[in-house]
Amino acid sequence: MDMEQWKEILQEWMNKTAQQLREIPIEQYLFGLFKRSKSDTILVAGLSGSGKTVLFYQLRDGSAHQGTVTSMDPNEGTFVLHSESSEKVKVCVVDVPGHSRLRPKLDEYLPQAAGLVFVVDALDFLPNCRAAAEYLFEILTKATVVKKKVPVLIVCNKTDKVTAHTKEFIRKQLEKEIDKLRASRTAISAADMSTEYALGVAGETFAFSQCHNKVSVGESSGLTGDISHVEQFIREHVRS
Ligand SMILES: Nc1nc2c(ncn2[C@@H]2O[C@H](COP(=O)(O)OP(=O)(O)OP(=O)(O)O)[C@@H](O)[C@H]2O)c(=O)[nH]1
Ligand SMILES: [Mg+2]
Repeated sequence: MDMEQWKEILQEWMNKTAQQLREIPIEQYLFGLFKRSKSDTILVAGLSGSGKTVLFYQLRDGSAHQGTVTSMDPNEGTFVLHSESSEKVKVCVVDVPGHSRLRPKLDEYLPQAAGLVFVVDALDFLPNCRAAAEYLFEILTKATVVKKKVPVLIVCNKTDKVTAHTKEFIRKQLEKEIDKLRASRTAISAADMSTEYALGVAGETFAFSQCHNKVSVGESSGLTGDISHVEQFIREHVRS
């Protein structure tokens, strides 16, 4: 090969590289847009029967849609909150069914989560306290939740009934249960702990305030539409 041929090859290679470089920013730009629109997701999780689907309908339509049945698939919708009058910010809400077989669906949506609403049945709380704490423990130790500091709102639902437990009571009970779970999980194996993220401060009784992500407690009644704590949480964490 003579010098001219080498020059041609080199020129061709340089042209190709320049073209590739020009293409990258466009892809990155598109990817950025895609990602941005996706991080507006609010996940709604909690045990079966806690009232997630009713809450979903209240957020979207301002109505409870009487007669929900146990969900077999996540309910997903992108909409402006029904109660919204001024700002028209769209939010993607995903209601993940509480059935244990469907819970892994949560992991599919977590990378896009701007926040997570954990619904607790405040009426039938005591018999479900342990199970709710286990599910919450699982969520609070997920790598994505810990690393991305996903804010969590524990919402004590069904407060329309006078026999519903208060949010202070529920918070304390959940903290107590999680404290027990934490102790038993640590005892099982230190190796297992490497896959999940340790919760709270070693040597101290567990409190939600020890979490690196913000964990707050609110109350609601999906049935009557008294859902201002949930709406406030969504407005706070989903911005256009
Ligand atoms: N009193 C009262 N009942 C409620 C409230 N919210 C939901 N319920 C009732 O609780 C039951 C379960 O509500 P759902 O919204 O279907 O529960 P879910 O959390 O979606 O349950 P899964 O889909 O199985 O995970 C229904 O009978 C609702 O009518 C509430 O705020 N107050
Ligand atoms: Mg449901």
